[in-house]
Amino acid sequence: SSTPPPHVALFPSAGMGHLLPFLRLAATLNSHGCHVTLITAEPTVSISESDHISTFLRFNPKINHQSLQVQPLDSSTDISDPFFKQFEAIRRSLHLVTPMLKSTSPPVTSIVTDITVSASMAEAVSELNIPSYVLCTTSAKFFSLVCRLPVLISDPVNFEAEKIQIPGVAPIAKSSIPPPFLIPGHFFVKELLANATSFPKFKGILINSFTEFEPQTLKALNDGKVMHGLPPVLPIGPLPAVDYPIKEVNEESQCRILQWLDTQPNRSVIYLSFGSRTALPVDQITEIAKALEICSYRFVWILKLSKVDKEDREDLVDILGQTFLNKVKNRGIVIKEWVDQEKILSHSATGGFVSHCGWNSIMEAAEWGVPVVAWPLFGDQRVNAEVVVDAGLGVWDRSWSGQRVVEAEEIVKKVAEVMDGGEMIMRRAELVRVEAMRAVGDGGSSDASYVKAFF
Ligand code: BUP
Repeated sequence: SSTPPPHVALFPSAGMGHLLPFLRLAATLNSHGCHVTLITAEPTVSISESDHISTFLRFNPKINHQSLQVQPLDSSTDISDPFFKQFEAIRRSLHLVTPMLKSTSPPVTSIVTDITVSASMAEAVSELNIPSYVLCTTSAKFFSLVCRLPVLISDPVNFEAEKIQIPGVAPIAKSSIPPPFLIPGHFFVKELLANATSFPKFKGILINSFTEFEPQTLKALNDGKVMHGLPPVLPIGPLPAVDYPIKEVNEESQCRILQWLDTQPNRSVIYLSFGSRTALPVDQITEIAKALEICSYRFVWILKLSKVDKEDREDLVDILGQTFLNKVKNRGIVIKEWVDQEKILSHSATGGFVSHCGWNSIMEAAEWGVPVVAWPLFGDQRVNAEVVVDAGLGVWDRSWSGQRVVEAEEIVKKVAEVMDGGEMIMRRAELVRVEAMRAVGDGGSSDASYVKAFF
């Protein structure tokens, strides 16, 4: 008799950067014949998240949904970041997961949890006695830093050197380490430490990366060099986009961008986006506008003005000025709304990507072979930028940071390296694309990880 298909429960925590890879994994597992239960924490932090969840479920009716009601933290908490607040609120509600999963039919055979709550989840579901996995939504290199954190923090001398050494992993510049890592007792670091310490309790770590993109780091992780007792790290990236009409996408704007791209020459457009969580300061926005004005490149610029959701009412003209908008109107598009980024990156007119190096964006650039001008700002982004450069997917001026305003001339110069960089930069990005395609193709390195984990 044939064995029944696996039933995988998935639990993303908070933020689009975490939710999207989980939705992609859910759809992929479903297409591999698995039953899937998606558990989402509600209320979500942003409208983007609730919109994506409801539309995704509507277009994937075979995926089962359970909501985990979280109790928002009271105002006495000293955590200010809305996403960190949610992680904490989720942790306090995770005891509800086991009773929820006990009542699902067919019985759940494994669970995949977000890295931000892995320690509490390991504890919460231990009595179910089913294999559990962590889905890592950052680079293998940043993941190795997290794994190493308990060792690094135990001796502060480790953080004094200009380069942080992790066995088997290319050194990480001290300037790439998120500043909170250097502050003893920081809330975020305490959580990360607890989560890192929990990794050995899992059957494996699924990671949205691929062997050919981070060969050395993935090998070091799997050779046991980075963390004692670490389970297999299974690359499953780049996770494929899920195609569904996102309510939040302004159809008119999206059509305008795609139709415009259709009329532009191959690889002639630079796409600029800083992700869903970063609003740049106004003086930096002004310099970017100046750069786009003086350079001759065609462009699509996603301009985000607030941290959670795009509820900002400010008009583009108030920020950029009518003169700028008039000057560039035939050469570029500036947009505030959520766009379907993969449709832009996969378009043949797109030739470069100025990116904050959120890991999903990097995997999407790899998947479509679009060379990157790295402009990381915080969190894992600088370490991710190191990976981009090492993998040959792009360029990075390390002096760019959130700490200073990068001037228009510098921006033009770096963008030109990608847009006028000639064959070399295009060929390397194309090679990355081919390797990514092979990894997820039948029998490829990422495809094989699914079999190892779930079948
Ligand atoms: Br903005 C924007 N459309 O308009 P990252 C983002 N995205 O499809 P982040 C859109 O959101 P964290 C938009 O393709 C990517 O899949 C984009 O994730 C998509 O950065 C995702 O790149 C953004 O990882 O999250 O949002 O800063 O910091 O959690 O990595």
